[in-house]
Amino acid sequence: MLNWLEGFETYGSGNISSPLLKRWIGDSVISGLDTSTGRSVGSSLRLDPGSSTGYITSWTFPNVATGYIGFGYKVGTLDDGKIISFNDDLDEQFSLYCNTDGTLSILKGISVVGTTIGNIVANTWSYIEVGFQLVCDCGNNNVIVRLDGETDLVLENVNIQTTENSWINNITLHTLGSQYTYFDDIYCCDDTGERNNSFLGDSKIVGIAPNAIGNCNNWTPVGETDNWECTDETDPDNTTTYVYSNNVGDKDTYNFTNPTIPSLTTIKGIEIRYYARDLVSPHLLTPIVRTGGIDYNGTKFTVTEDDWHYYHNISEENPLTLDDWTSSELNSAEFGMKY
Ligand SMILES: [Ca+2]
Ligand SMILES: [Ca+2]
Ligand SMILES: [Ca+2]
Ligand SMILES: [Ca+2]
Repeated sequence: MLNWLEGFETYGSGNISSPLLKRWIGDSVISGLDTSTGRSVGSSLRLDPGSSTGYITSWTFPNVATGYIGFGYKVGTLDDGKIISFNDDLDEQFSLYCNTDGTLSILKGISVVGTTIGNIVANTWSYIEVGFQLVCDCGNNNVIVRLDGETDLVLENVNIQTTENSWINNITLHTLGSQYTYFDDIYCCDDTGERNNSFLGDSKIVGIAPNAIGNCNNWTPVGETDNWECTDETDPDNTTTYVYSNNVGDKDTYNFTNPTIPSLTTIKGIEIRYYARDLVSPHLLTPIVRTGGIDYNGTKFTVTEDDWHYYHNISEENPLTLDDWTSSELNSAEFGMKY
C-alpha cells in the first residue's frame, strides 16, 4: 500500500520553512529550506547546509515492518555522510550512507552492513530505492538497495534493527557534508494490499491544483468569488483565501488542472492533500473523489489542530473501475471534501 509520498509541490518557492514544517521537522543546523527545480517537473527540496550536517525528519506515518522507500537524490560534490535515516520514532533503526566514491552503504549505527557495487554521480539526479524487512532485533532482517531501477545490493539475514520494535515510522533526510542537498519524488509503501506492495521503480510526483468550479459548492468562500479560487495556491495563503463550513454534510468538489503524463505511464496513486484547521473542536472531514459523475467517499480524517496543518488521503485506484487511474479519468475527475 502506498501510504506516504512527498514531491515538494505544495510549499511554494523560495524559503519554505514555515509550511514545510507542517509535514517535516528540521534541526537548527539547517540554514535554509528552499525549493529548487524539480527532478523532472515542478519543485524539489534543497537542504542548505549550515556549519555542520543538518537534517529534516518527516512526520510520523503508520508503522512499516516490510517497506519500500524511493527518492530522487542529487548533491553537487560527493562526500561521505548519511543520506537518509530510517527511524522508529526518535531512534534510528538503520541508515543509507554515501561514500566519497559514490557507492552507498547500509549502516546500523556506525557499522557498515553492506555496500553497493554501483555508485551515484555528483551533480546528477539518482533514483534510490531501499526495501527492508524487519522481523527482530537479531540477524534475520533483509534489505535491498536499488539504483535507478536496478537491484544493486541484497543483504539477507542481517541485523539492521536497533530498537525493540520491528518497524520504522519516519525518515530523516540529511545534508551531505557542506553540500546543498536535493531530494524529490519520495514514496513509501508497505507490503500490504493488492497495489503498491513492492518497489515502485523510478517514480515521479506531479502536483495539480484546482482550476474550475466543480459539481458541489456548499462551503463558503472567503477572499475570492469562487470556492476553487480560494484553494488553488500551491503555497497555501492561510487566512487570506479559504473556504469554511459550519454545516455537517456540506460538500465541495473542484476540477483540477490536467497534468502532463507520458503515455504508457502507470498512475500508482493520487494523494489529495488538504491544508486545514479547526478553531472550535475536532471535526471529521470526508475526502471526496468524483469520477464518472459519482461522488466516492474516502476515509474520514479528524481535523484536530487549531493551527494550519496538512492532511492527506491516498486513492490508489479509481473507485469506479477498481483499476488503475487512467490519464483521461484523472483529467475529468473532481476532488474535494465533505464536512
Ligand atoms: Ca517534485
Ligand atoms: Ca487563489
Ligand atoms: Ca487559499
Ligand atoms: Ca481536470
